Amino acid sequence: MTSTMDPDQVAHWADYLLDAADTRTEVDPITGTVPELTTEDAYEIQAALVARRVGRGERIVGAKLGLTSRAKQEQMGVDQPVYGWITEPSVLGAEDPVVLDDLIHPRCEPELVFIMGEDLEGTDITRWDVLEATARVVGGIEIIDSRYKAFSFTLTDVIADNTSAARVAIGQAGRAPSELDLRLEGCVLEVDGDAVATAAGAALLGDPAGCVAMLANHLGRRGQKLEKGWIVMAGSLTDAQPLAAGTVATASYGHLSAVTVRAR
Ligand code: OOG
Ligand code: MG
Repeated sequence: MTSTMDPDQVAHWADYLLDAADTRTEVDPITGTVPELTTEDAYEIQAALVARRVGRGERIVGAKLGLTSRAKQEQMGVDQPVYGWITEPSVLGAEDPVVLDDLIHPRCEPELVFIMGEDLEGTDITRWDVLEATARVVGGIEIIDSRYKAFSFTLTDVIADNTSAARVAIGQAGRAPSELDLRLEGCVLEVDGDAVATAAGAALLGDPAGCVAMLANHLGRRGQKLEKGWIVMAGSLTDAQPLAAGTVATASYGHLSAVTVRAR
């Protein structure tokens, strides 16, 4: 499948979403205007959007999956996984707060994060290839921030919007994948001291490494790859929780360091 969208239209919608993020203004979903928007059109807009960020000097430091757990699919009303990009300014330092003034309506979600030890390229990548190419797995929290009004969108809208990517917090140390059964890795998400959601790794379509294989194959079909040193977010294990001023969210894991984010 290829995109049939006119390049001017692709550029227009990429500018529309970048401007929404820059001005912290929620916008109507693209499908409100272009109901026939296809998945391929949406990935074209996503690519143009990320190219604009790279053009500003934002380096690509990783990639992400979204909507890989039933909890997230049900929360958002979208029943398919999506793929997007992580650029360097979105990575929070250990003590960095989540600055709410920079965002629209952020939410946090606990995620397993794969740190690639080798490039991973192809269209037949399996979970075993992923485990072999992964240096370590760490705990993380993704801060998502849809540019769409009321955090409401269709599959193609959210793909175009780089899958709501906004910030990531990555835990310390981690473990080699051979030291863990990722499907059994437990996670508790606490918000302001309350355990609001829990999951095991298998919440991610049965197998977090299988999800990363899907991402690698998606990139492979586009002549792209997961690169050595990249961070790869496997998708939220639980439903996402809103961040307000003063919110403290901690994701604790069975065998991985806990990660805390503070909203200010
Ligand atoms: C789409 C992005 C979802 C995840 O981990 O499931 C995502 C959204 O819910 O806004 O990043
Ligand atoms: Mg996520």
